[in-house]
Amino acid sequence: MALFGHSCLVPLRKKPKVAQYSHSLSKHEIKFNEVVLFIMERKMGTSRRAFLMDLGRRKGFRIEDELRDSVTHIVAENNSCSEVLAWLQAEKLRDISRLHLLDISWFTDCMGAGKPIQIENKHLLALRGDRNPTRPHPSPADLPDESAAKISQYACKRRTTLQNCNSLFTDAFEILAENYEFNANKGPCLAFRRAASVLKSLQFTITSITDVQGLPWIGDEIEDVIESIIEDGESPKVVGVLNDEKYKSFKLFTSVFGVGLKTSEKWFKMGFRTLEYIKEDSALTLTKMQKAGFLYYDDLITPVSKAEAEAISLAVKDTVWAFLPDALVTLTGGFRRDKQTGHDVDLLITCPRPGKEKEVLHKAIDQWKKQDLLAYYNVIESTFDETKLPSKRVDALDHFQKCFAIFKLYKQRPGTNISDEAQQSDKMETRNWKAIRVDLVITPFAQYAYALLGWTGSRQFERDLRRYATHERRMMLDNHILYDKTKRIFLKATSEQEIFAHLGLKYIEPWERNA
Ligand code: DCT
Ligand code: MG
Repeated sequence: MALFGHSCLVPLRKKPKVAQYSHSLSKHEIKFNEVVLFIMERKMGTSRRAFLMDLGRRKGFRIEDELRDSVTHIVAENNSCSEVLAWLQAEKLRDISRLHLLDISWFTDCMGAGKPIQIENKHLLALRGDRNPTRPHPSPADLPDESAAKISQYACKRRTTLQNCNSLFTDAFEILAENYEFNANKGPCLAFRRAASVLKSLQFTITSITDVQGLPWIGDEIEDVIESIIEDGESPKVVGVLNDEKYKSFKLFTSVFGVGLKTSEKWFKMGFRTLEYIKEDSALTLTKMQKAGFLYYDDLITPVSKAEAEAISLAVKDTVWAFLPDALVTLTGGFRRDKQTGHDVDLLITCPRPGKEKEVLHKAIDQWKKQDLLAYYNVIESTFDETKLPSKRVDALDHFQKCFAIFKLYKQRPGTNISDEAQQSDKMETRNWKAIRVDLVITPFAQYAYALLGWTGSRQFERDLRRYATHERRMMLDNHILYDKTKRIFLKATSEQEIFAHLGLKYIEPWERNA
């Protein structure tokens, strides 16, 4: 323990500055009580320390602003074990022998795993400072299969689960993309969406700008945002957007079912800034959809849970199977990608007997009307025309018959059935149902695999599948079929696996399509 008295060490004791993120201590729930972290500022700097502390707290770690006896793990960067011990000696802790002295690589591995990980030899601090000039945290090159060169520019060649360890960055990108979209600036909007999608697929948390070097779609503007977040914990650009009047108004207006960019622009230009005034203005003509959007606003902005989606799915199956016992009813969209909540319920309906699917939607709607299960619905008839397939547009809507609806999901009491509940609800002052947005899509059986692939999403995954087909395979993909321009043939498929095979792609599971 001679190291403790090493005379050449300058006094390292420095009262940690109160980081600008210290407020975040109370903001995030602590998930791991057994580990209490302290991150050393020495050789790391205030802003990087603040960034890492904020990152850790967001992930549920308990991180102390100051060194106290409760601390169990000390994390240091570019400090040797002897330097840290010397510093600790001066800190007058009751017992330093039980402390884990760890390199920053342990912390960043924990961030990647989303939980405290087992300490390995490689995580221990080197005895002397000059022995450890290695990279302080994992970079793309340190991780198997994750070097920048291997990360494809196409989302359909990446596996993206819901475990996003870069949400601090991707949330910022999505705000900026949305703002560009509100201002009809398509190029930068897509650029930020593509960059967000790349970062979502990474299995490590970005802690330094060198980590993104060589990754696809990371341009200068995107690097600037990443750098600001690493250095200051936030991007002034994002803060600017969040406080921008147009952004705030558009965000509010588009949260109403039936309100898109055109209507938002109109209302903004008319001087509206809140929904209250819009609702009260009798001179404004609202569509039937928008009226429903206002009427059920509170319910519709409340996320739909997986259990609610399954309840709707069951109600739809009940009705559909009464007419077509062999029909397939599939829950798709975000729920098929394993999301636990969504903004709506997306259901595909098909029948193996050709043509039998055509009648089912109208019959089912009549039935739901009798049961008082619909608060709103709008049927779009099929515009499918084989001669116009496949569509050249990357974002093209499909031509299936569909129904955009708001279902009444009854809060059922034991011993009652849904139609009893519906009859009772009319007599009650407060509704005993929740309004849920439901999209029903009716597909011919021969196109079901393509429809399923198209409706599973994510949007970015779909865009890149189509872009990949066009640019890498000379094929055209839409929600109905795949066309090979070289061979001049339509490629049939009965499963998603077959479609991936036609495209020469490895199969990506639905829960790996959260690009
Ligand atoms: N889709 C698409 N292009 C569009 C609209 C939708 O490719 N212009 C696909 C992707 C997802 C799927 O349809 C369902 O759409 P949403 O319900 O909007 O997406 P989601 O992923 O289900 O999102 P949420 O969980 O919010 O419902
Ligand atoms: Mg959805």
